[in-house]
Amino acid sequence: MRTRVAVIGSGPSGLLLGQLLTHAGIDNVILDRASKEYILGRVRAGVLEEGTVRLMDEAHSGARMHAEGLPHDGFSLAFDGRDHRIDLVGLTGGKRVTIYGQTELTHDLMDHREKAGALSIYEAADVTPCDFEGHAPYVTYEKDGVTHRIDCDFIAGCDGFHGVSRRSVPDRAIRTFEKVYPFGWLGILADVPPVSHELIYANHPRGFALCSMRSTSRSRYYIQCSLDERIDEWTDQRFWDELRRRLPAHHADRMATGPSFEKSIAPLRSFVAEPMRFNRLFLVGDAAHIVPPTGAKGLNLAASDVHYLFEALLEHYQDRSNSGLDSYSAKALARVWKAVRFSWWMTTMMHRFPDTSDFDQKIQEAELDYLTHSRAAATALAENYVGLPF
Ligand code: FAS
Ligand code: PHB
Repeated sequence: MRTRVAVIGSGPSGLLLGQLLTHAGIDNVILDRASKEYILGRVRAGVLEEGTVRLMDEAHSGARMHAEGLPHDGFSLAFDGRDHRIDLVGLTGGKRVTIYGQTELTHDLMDHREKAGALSIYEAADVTPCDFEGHAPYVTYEKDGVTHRIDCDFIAGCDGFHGVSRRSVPDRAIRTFEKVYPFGWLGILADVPPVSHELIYANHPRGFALCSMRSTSRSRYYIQCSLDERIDEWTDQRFWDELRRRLPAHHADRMATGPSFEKSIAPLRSFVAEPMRFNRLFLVGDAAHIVPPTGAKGLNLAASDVHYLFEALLEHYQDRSNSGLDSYSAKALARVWKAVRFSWWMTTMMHRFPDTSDFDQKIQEAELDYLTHSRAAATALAENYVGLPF
């Protein structure tokens, strides 16, 4: 088989890139080692920046997102028993975010890809990017006991942090930067109305908590937890009790609780691989970078990578120019590092670190005090939260 762009990974990165390429008439094939059902069973991001919303529209896949997504004009920081609202619209001249689960976004992209008749190969084992340092790259994979080969012009490594693409790059050609945080997030999904109509990020002596949602009847909550926590030791009741301890009383007292139908612990890390291009192989999204979910940046960074790579591939095929491809890595990394900084800063400001000194604790309190009393500081937070320009 032959295609123009072989896309490894059918998560948001791969599907968004695939959709944009298909609508531009650029032939592409998506390969994923997992099944569609497994991919759709993953619960992840919930906040979309305006750039991501625009990209979904450009991919002709935004109808349900506009119908069911929740536009949010602000969110609150809660500490010392009180809320402090960050007015995103007022501080950024009208920008807002949209609450729409990554699962739904993935579902929409898969559905629209199927309607467009583009090829996705699921449960493809041992996917391997080959000869991407040369001029005739190809990808091999196993399916139903047969080894297949797809010849292509380019390979998009959209296969996430644990994927094969980044691992296929020789050590001499890649540099990585990493920070692992000494805690994780214990998250639940429950069909109960959210405690507030907007998100609440709470900093409490017992630890961080986040009140989010998927709709007006489905809540998404997280609490900071130690990395040695075991999910089977967390009953729903224990989770609800701990969450309420970390919120101001006026929220804790009115919180609707109920049975969770998803409960998981996610570790937190910051990670960046440089560069993001290796001749005919391009790393996209989590394959190249990971951020702690505190700033709601992971999925949105995948979207800006896709934007840069799609524009570059379009220019290559339509204008016979490689300037976009040559500048992809530098352009993507410039936005990635600013989002990595913001996510690190928000994580450092909102979580309780086990080894924190008295001095560090006072600095954190001063940061929150400055943020909630300075328009300039709140504006800096707001413009990063809604997403820096692509
Ligand atoms: P993905 O990891 O989503 O997709 C990669 C795909 O590649 C997968 O389908 C996988 O099956 C496939 N793959 C992997 N290895 C392969 C191989 N060898 N061969 C073939 N296919 C392979 N971001 C936010 O913005 N907000 C959040 O709240 C948030 N919460 C998160 C919670 C958790 C638990 C996790 C893990 C991440 C969270 N993220 C969040 C980040 C997350 O949303 C990612 O940024 C997003 O999934 C990135 O999408 P992709 O780059 O497509 O990678
Ligand atoms: C979510 O709804 O899953 C979510 C929202 C905001 C974040 C992280 C996660 O910062």
